[in-house]
Formats: sequence, C-alpha cells, structure tokens
Amino acid sequence: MSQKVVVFSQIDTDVLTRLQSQYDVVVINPKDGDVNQQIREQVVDADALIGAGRLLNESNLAPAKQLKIISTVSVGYDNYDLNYLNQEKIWLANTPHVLTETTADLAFTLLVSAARKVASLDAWTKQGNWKRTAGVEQFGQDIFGKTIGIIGLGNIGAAVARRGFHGFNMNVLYHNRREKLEMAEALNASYRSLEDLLQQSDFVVIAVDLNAESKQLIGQKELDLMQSHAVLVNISRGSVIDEQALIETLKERKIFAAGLDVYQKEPLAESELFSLDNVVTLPHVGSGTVSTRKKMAELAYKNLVTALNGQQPQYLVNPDFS
Ligand code: 8YV
Repeated sequence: MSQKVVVFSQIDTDVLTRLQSQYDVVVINPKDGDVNQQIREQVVDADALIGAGRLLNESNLAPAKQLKIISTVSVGYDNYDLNYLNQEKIWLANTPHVLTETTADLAFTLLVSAARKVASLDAWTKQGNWKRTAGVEQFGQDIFGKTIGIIGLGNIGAAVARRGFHGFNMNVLYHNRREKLEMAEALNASYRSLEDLLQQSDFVVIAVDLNAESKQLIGQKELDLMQSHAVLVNISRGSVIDEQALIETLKERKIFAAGLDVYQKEPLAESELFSLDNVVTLPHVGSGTVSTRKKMAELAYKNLVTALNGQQPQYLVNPDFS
C-alpha cells in the first residue's frame, strides 16, 4: 500500500511528477470547491502534506489519522499552528538558505525602486507626461553611502547587509532580539535599539520572522520615529507592520516612500496603498525566481521523502516537537 501525499498548493511540476511516481498523490484544486473542506477530506489517511501559503491548523488537520509531516515550500512557517503540530507529533519541515540571496535581491530592488520613484516614474513616463527635463518632482533619494537599518539579522537580513555595505558603501545598523556580535562584525554592522535604528536610518529594511514578538512591531509610534526622507522596505510578513498606520504615514508624506512585498491580508485585492504614488507594491515575490522556487520545491521534496522513509529531515522546524 503506497503512502499518500496531499499537495495543497501549486508546486514545481518536476517535483510533482516525481511524487506521483512514488506515492498516492492527491492535488487540492481550488476549482473543485472549498479548499479547507478538501484538505479535511483528504488529510484523513494522508501520510504527508506539501505546499505553501495556506493556514494549516486544527480546523483543517483534525481529521488526520496518520499524518507524519508537513513539508512547506517556504522558509517562513507562521501560517502553520506549530503548537497543534507539536501536540499531534506532526513534523514541519521548511526550506531555508536556498532563497536567501534571491530574497535579499528583492529587498534591494524595493529599496532602490522606492528611493528613486521607479514605479511611479515609469507610469508617469508611459502616460506621456515627460514634456520637459525632469524636475524636483521626479527626483528621489540617494542610496550610496547612506545609512541602512536592518530589523532582523537572520540569513536574509545578513544578505541585505552585505549588499548595503559592499554594494552601496552604506553604514549598516541592525536591530535583533539579541545582539549577534560575530555576525555583525563580519558584516560591518552596528547594533541599535529599535527606536535608535528608526531614528538614524535613511533606509529601514524589515527582515524578521513573524512571531508573537514581531507581530505589529512597527506601529504608528515606530513610524513616527522615522525621518521624513526615509524609505521603509518590508520583505518579512505583512503583520509585522500596522498597515493602516503605514498608509496614513505615506498619505501624510511623513516618510519618503515604502517598498512592500508582503501585506496583512494576501493576495492584496484592494487597498488604499494602490492610490499612493510613494509606495511600491509587489505580490510576495521575495523568493520568486524560477530557479529559486525550483530549489525550494526540491528541498521540500527531499524533506518529505526523508520523513516518509522513516528518517529525520534536514530542515525540521520542530525536531523534537517542541
Ligand atoms: C514563499 C516566503 O514562497 O519562503 C517564505 O517564507 O515568504 C516565500 O518564499 C511564500 O511564503 C509562499 O506562500
């Protein structure tokens, strides 16, 4: 009797084909009706789940009788109820490292685009507004030699720091739950309190994991500490920022601009953000290159197969269900 794998979101086709050659695979298709109901029905005799971007908790996992692992095609895992998975002794495996540089590239893409008004000036030009030499209305902010403040000095935050220091000769500040002295020294980064980082940075990049401590970490009080020429970039999770406070801050032009890849509710179907010319909005594409998503899918596949073969996967979020 082959083991059953439920695929709960779109994954790399090569990986899907490999799974289908090894296991009894069921692919959840939103066109077939309510996805959570499909998960509840299919998870009953499933041995593994693979996918990303969906809330998995007791409400849709409770019927599972023999679920051994959820292999997420993501490094973040805030959309999984880890307490429930630990209680039910269900492994959660993720895909760190392979997406670090790609996501850091996207952070700088947002930083530069927001600083130099790339998105709004592209639209302005294409609408035929360029009638004479561009003037102060079209000017942006310098980046080279400025100060970048990174909130969250994990793998992605460190990659952002390297780009700032080596690529743009920036003065690198960081805030983290705890100081990372060795890493900071290697990155030429200086620790600051959150308040000092927000006050001293020309560019603030949020690269934290979403957890109880970082949820709503950046509210109106924190935004009000930023300089009027400063740019805020968020590549972490939308819920790290009070999104309405950010909208008001941008509407009142209390900061220069923002570059966002993540939002409190995704997909972002409608938002006041869409009417603002000082925010760049991307659709959660931090790791969104073909090669990186393939690497993530292959790593998630390897985690799943290892677990179904009775061994402990390399990248377990909860190795001892703690
Ligand atoms: C994922 C991400 O593709 O890895 C993460 O945590 O945010 C992205 O790389 C996204 O989470 C999938 O929904």
